[in-house]
Amino acid sequence: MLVRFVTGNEGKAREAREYLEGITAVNQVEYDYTEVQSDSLSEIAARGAREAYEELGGTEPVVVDDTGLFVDALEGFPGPYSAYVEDTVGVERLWNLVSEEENRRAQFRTVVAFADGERTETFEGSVRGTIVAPRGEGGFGYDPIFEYDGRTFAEMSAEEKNAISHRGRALEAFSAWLAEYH
Ligand code: ITT
Ligand code: NA
Repeated sequence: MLVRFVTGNEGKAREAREYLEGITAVNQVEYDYTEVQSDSLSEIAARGAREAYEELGGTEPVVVDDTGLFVDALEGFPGPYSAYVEDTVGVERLWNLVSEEENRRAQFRTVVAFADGERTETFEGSVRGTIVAPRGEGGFGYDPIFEYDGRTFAEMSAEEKNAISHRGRALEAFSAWLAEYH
């Protein structure tokens, strides 16, 4: 089987390929689907997958991944605005903001959406951790400031991160469903 993973983010595509190896081939496709203004990652992902499937043409199913980092002390900010905040404020300054807080707990959430023209399915995964000063060279995005069990995600291999991460859990649910579907 082959799915088209619609993303401009190499890090996401690398992790999906690594996780889904032996289950399905993953082709990274760049298509700028409309990210609807919404607080719901599922809505953003489901609509994006449907739109990408229709606009790209072709028959292979399409998968999109919408992810956010939700900081407890900031009422869930940046959440659905995580990409915008990374591009503008940046990871280091988000850390500066959170370092002022006593409670530095946060959650990563991913929704993976699948669309094949007939149906759209969504799969969620999340992980809780702590925001810390940047450490590590691996991963991407907010990984250097997200600590889980003593290590930041940037201090883990893709395989180690996938075993516990928001994306890994969403991909786990997706691959279980895919095994039935196929
Ligand atoms: P696409 O929409 O093209 O897939 P994107 O990077 O814009 O790529 P999102 O809209 O889902 O993706 O934005 C999520 C933000 O969170 C963005 O800044 C990512 O770099 C970051 N991010 C996503 N997954 C992450 C992960 O596993 N670890 C750290 N940061 C992550
Ligand atoms: Na995006």
